Amino acid sequence: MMRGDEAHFNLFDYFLGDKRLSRIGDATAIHWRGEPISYNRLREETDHWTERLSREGISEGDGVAILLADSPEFIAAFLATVRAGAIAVLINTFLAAEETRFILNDSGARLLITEPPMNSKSAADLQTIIVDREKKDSTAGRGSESAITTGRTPAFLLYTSGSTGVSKGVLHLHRSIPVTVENYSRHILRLTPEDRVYSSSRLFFAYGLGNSLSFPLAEGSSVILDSERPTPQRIARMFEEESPSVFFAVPAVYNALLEFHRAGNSLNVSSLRLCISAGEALPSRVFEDWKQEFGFGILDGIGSTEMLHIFISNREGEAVAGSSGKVVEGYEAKLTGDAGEPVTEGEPGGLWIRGESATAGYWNLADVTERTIQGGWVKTGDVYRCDEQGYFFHIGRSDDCFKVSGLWVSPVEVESVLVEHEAVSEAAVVPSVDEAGLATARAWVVIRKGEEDEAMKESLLAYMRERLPRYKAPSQIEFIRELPRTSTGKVQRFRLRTGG
Ligand code: 3UK
Repeated sequence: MMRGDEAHFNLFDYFLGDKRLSRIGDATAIHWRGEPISYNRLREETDHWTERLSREGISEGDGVAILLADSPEFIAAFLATVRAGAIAVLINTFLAAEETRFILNDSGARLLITEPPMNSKSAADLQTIIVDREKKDSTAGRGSESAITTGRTPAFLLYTSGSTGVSKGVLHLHRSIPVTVENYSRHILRLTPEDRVYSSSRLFFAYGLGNSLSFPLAEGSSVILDSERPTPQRIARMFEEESPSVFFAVPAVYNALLEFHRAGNSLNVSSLRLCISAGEALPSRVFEDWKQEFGFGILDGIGSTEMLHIFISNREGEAVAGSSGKVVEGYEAKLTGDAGEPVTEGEPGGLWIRGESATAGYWNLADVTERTIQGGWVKTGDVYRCDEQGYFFHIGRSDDCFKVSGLWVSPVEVESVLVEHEAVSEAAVVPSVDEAGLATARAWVVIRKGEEDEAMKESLLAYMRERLPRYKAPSQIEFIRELPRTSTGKVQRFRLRTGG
C-alpha cells in the first residue's frame, strides 16, 4: 500500500511540506470561530510549535502529551511533534484526573501541552506548556527540517479503553495515516477541495483524528473545528453557520439530532452530501428515520483504534440498514470460530482484520500485543456474520454476548428490535437471572414518550415476545433516564449488568 516504507517519510511533510504548500498554501485548511485559517497559516503555527518543542529540548523518540480541546493549536502541536520525530500522546479531555495521570505516566511523556481547565489534571513534576488562546505567544517560528523518519517510525499513541475500562496505549507509525487516507477516505468519502468536513467526535479519538485531521488535510479540503460540547443545539448551529458537506458522528448523536428535530427544532442539513456513523452499530431504526426525515442515508462503518480508522463500511447508494457494509479496499477480513477455524458463510464468527494501518502494538504490553496481533491479523473482539454478498452484520462484542437456554443472545439484535417500539428512544440488553435462577435477558430502556409504569413494561415485553425467538426476548425491563456511555459514545453494557 505505502510504497517505500524505508524511504524518508514524515507526516509533517505529507501535510505541510514546502512542495505541497506551493500548490495549496492559500486554500483554507481550518474554519475556526468563524474565521478561515489557510494551509500557509497552519504551517506558520506549526513552525512556531516546532520552535517551542525544540526550546523544551524535545527530540526524536520523546513523548509529547497533548491534552487540548479541538483547535488549530491541537493540529499544529501534533504536526510539530511528529515533525521532530517525537511521539504525540493524545489524551481524552473528558477523563478524570486519575486516568489522565495514568496515561501521562504510562506513556512516559516528557512534555505536556494543555490548557485550562484540563491543566488541573496534569502531573506536578511534568514539564508543561499551558496554551493561552487569547494571548498569542509571539515567537516567530523558523521551523526546521523534519527529523529523518520513515513510514515505520513511531508517530503517535492513542489510549483506548474499549467499553470495559482498562486503558491501553496503541502505537501508530508515520505510515498509518496515509494508509487510512488511501483506503477509507479515497474510496468512501472521495473528498475534494470544496468539501468542508465537521466531526462531533474529537481529535483525540482515532475516529476524530481521521475525520478532522487526516482526511480533510490530506485532500486539500477544509475542516470545521469546534471546542464546545457537541449538543444537538450546538451541532444545529454549526450546520447553519458553517455549512459542512460531510458530517461524522456516533449513533447516539444521530439519535439525539433526530429527537431534537422531532421536538420541533430546526436542523438545516441542506449543505450535507454525506453523513458517516461509527463507534458502535447504527440501529436500522435510526438509519431509516434519518432517511425518512432528511431524504438521505447515513453510512455506517466499523473502525478501531488498533486499525486507526474504518475498515468495513457502507458505500453511497449501496447502504444496507443494520449492516456495517463491506470490507474497505486495502483491508482483509476473516471470521473465525473458537479454535481459530474459518466459519461457514453466513455463520457468526470472531472478526480479524489485516491492513497496513494496523498498530505496531500496545505500549508496554507485549503479552497483549501477542494475543491480539497474529500473523498481521488484528483481533477486533467483535462477533460478526457476513452474507453471500459480502455485507457484514455486527452481532456484538464477544464480551457483551451471553447465553440463555444455552443459546447465544446478541444484545445489539435485541436492542434494535426494542428501539423500533414507538415509545423507546434507546435500549441496552444485558444478561440477568430470573426468580428460578435461570439465565435470562434484561432490557434497560430509555422512554421517549409515555409513562414508565407497569403497563409500559407489559407492552414492551409483549412486543419483544412477538418479534423475537423465546430465548432472545428479555423477561425483565428496567427504565433508565440515560444509558451509561464512554466519552467516545459507546454504551457501557457491563455497567448495567447485575452486580457490575
Ligand atoms: C465498535 C462498532 C459496530 C467495535 C473507531 C471509527 O470506535 C472506534 O474505535 P475504538 O477503538 O472501538 C472499536 C470498537 O468499537 N465499533 C466501532 N464502530 C462500529 N461496532 N458498528 C460500528 N460501526 O466493537 C470495535 O471493535 O474506540 C471508529 C474510526 C476509528 C475508530 N477508532
